[in-house]
Order: sequence, then C-alpha cells, then structure tokens
Amino acid sequence: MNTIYRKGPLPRYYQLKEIMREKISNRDWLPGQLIPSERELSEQYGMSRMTARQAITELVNEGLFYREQGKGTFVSRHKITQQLLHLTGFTEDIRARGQRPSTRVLSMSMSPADEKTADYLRIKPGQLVFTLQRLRLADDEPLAIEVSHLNFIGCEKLLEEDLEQHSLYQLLETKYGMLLLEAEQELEAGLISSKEAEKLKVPIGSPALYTRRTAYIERNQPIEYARSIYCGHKYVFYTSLKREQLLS
Ligand code: 16G
Repeated sequence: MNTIYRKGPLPRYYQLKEIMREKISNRDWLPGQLIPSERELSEQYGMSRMTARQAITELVNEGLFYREQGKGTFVSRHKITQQLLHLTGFTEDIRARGQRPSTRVLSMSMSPADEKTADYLRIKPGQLVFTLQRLRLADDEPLAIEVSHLNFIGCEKLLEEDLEQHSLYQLLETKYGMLLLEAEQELEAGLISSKEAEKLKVPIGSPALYTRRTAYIERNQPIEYARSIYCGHKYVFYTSLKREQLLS
C-alpha cells in the first residue's frame, strides 16, 4: 500500500499512518532516521498539512516516532510499542517495529504451579505446568525477562521445542492448535533488581515495567500466565481510549 484512496472508507490520516508504519517494518525508514516533513508528506500524498500532521502525531503518541525541536521527526530507536488493543506476542511486536527479535531460553521445565499461578490458570496448586523463562531481545539488545506458565493437555511436549528459534504463540497456534482468543494484562512500575540488571544489561535500580498476562483460548479457559520484566526506558505500552457517550 503506497497510495491514498480518496473515495475509500478509511480517513486519509489513517491511510498515511499505515503507509508510514509499513515503511518502518520494511526498513525503508530505519531507527534514528529523519522522516520527511509535514510539507513533503502532504505534497507527496496530496493531502493537507494538518492531515499529515495528525498521522505523524499519532505515531509519535504510539512511540514509533519522536520529535526533536527544530530538527524534525525521527523513527524511534529503542522504545518498543506494544499496543494494548491487540493480543500479540513479543516476536510480532518487534517485527512490526522493523527490528529483529531473538530469544535466550534461561530455563524450561515442568514445575508445580504455585498458589498464584494456579489461581490464574484455574488449576490446583502443585499441578505440573510448563514453565519457561526467556530473555527477549530486539536487534540483540535485551528488553525483557519473561516467565510463562502454560497449562493444556500435552503441554509437556513443549519441552522438546526449540524456543530460541520459534515464537511460542506461533507454535501454540500452528502446531498445537491452541488459538488464542483474548488476554488480561496488568502493568506495574518498579525497579530492576541486581539479578535482573545483569541479564538486561542495565544498571541496578533502572526503571522497570512489570507485566502479568493471562491469555485465554476460550472465554473461561486460560492457557498462559506470564510475568515479565521490561526495561522501563525502552518500552511503551500504547492504548487508545474512547469516551462512552452518556445517554441522556
Ligand atoms: C509477550 C507476552 C508473553 C508471551 C509472549 C509470546 C507480554 C507482557 N507478554 O511477550 O506472555 O509469552 O509475548 O511471544 O506481552 P513469542 O510468541 O514471541 O514467543
């Protein structure tokens, strides 16, 4: 997609956003690169400067671009955006940013679920669940440590998978027939501890974002409970909020 459709149902600013998003994921525009000005974009795509500005501003708000006063707008380097609207996995998020995801498996086992995990997965404490601890990187830079607990019939087969080469969500969906439906996620601010700092290659006490996610395959059937620690200064969680119209 590289043209703006005038008659279609999609607003022009939205189409421009999608075009720019694609330029990032195709690596036409690289992290740190200056993007064309509002004027250039509006001339190139035949729209008003205001419309071009709206598209840029939204991508700034989503963390894909950043502005430098007097210099222009640039493609973000480090801030990885996870949209809180769609259920996506790490691999998808990083690829959508035009970066290369990679993984180091820190540990993998069938382990008894503790009370909290059991509660989230709606099983009895002590039941064996597949437990996976991974370091997640983008362009070889460590971003997060994730501990996922998975429970489904046959989950022990995951022990034989190469989870450094394969995305967990992709495997679940394509090989195990586990189609993810929805997830609940909590975010909490914190600080990186000494153990984490070493793995994430940041100073002890750096800002951290703790997340907890429960992913479901059916409304009442959780399959994954994951706790993650993201480097706070490298990650943005984005959500768009709509105000409900009050009925009078
Ligand atoms: C995300 C999820 C994590 C999931 C992983 C799958 C959060 C907070 N966590 O990182 O629960 O296991 O994606 O990624 O978003 P993968 O498909 O690349 O293995």
